[in-house]
Amino acid sequence: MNKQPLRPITAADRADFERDGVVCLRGMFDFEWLERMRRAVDHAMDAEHPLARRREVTKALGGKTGRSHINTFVWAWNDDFRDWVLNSPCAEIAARIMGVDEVRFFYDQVFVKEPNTAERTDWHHDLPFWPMRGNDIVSVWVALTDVDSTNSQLEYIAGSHKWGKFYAAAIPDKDPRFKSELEPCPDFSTRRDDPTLRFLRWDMQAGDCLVHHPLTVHGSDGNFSLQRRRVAISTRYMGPDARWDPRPAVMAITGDPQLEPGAYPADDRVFPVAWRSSAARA
Ligand SMILES: O=C(O)CCC(=O)C(=O)O
Repeated sequence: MNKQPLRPITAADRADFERDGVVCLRGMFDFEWLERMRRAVDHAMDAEHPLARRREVTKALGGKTGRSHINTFVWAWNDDFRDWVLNSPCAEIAARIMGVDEVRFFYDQVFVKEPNTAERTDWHHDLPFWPMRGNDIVSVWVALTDVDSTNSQLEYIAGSHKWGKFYAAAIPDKDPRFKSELEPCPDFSTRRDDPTLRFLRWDMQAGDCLVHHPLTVHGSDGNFSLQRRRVAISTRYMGPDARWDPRPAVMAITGDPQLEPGAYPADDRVFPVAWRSSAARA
């Protein structure tokens, strides 16, 4: 299994990320990783574990059933995920895109949409949902299956990370604990003709990944394919300007970090260092 990305991350990749708040990187993970993590996702979907944090809905399309499955902080109880978040190329990809010398792991999240699933992921950006602030936080969303416009491609609004907006967290089950006074994120699907908006989406092969900024607006459709699953893992990493910000109505962190508000999240148990440039050179 490759520890480093299969191809270098270039200045052009970084420039795309800076401008758009998202970049698509092709062919970063070898077959062994993909096979291993597809098996690990299948295991995690059905595993009963006291630390499992799963959310599942079955929403029919065309009279058949479809399953949307989200599983969060899997690394806390599953060794394959622990290896993935700490030893796969994800951490180096995050560091190189942010242009930083060290990254800490934040959390992992599995997103599966089985064939024929109506459940969409509403337009949102991530930061309002997290007990963090800062610019140096990225998500590395790795496609474990091929993805195109029929099976729940992720879609972004280019440059939205620079709008200065902080929309209310979008919680799929509208959990009242996350209710806030913040402006709700608009439904950008109704504004496809708006010349000020540039929508970005990519046909992806398994092993390609998207890296996005925590304020880039994104969402995805249901899976309209009748045969093809959509399986992805989104792994989040933090660089030096990330700060612990335990506001009301934010996600709880498995492991309960012991940090002062405003501190760099240097809790090695909950947010371990996943990549350092000095170690990579050694
Ligand atoms: O895979 C999806 O549909 C949503 C992913 C997402 O929102 C994320 O990785 O931040």
